[in-house]
Formats: sequence, C-alpha cells, structure tokens
Amino acid sequence: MKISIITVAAAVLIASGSVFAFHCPADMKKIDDALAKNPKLTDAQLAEVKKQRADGEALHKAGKHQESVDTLGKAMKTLNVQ
Ligand SMILES: [Cu+2]
Repeated sequence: MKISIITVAAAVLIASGSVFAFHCPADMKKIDDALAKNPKLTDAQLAEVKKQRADGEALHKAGKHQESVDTLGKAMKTLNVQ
C-alpha cells in the first residue's frame, strides 16, 4: 500500500514537471504577443519585462521550469496578461 502511494506521488511529480516544460514556451509566447502590441509601460518596466523574458527562456532551457514559470509570471503580471 505504501509503495503504491509513493509510486503515485512520483508519477504526479514527473507529470507536473512535464506540464511546466510546456508551460514556459506558452508563457513566453504570451509575453511576446503582449510586447508586440506596444504595451503602455515605462522604459524601466519594459527593460525589466524583456530581462525576465530572456531569463525565463534561459531557465527553461536549463531545465529549471518552475523558476522559469515564476520569472515569466512576473513579466506577465507587469504586462497584465495571464
Ligand atoms: Cu520550461
């Protein structure tokens, strides 16, 4: 019984990891789309969003999907997209 719970927990962890693997490119696209629409941001905000977008992509490529989603999430919040 205990073993099956651990197996299920491991499967959920693996599955959530792969969800993030797809999540990052989707978030990057949302940011790119929002940036293409000339968002009303200050130069400082725009620079920050672009940096977070680049950092998010680098983290994604490094396999750090949770950190990537978190970083991209900050940019999305500034851009007011979900
Ligand atoms: Cu990712």
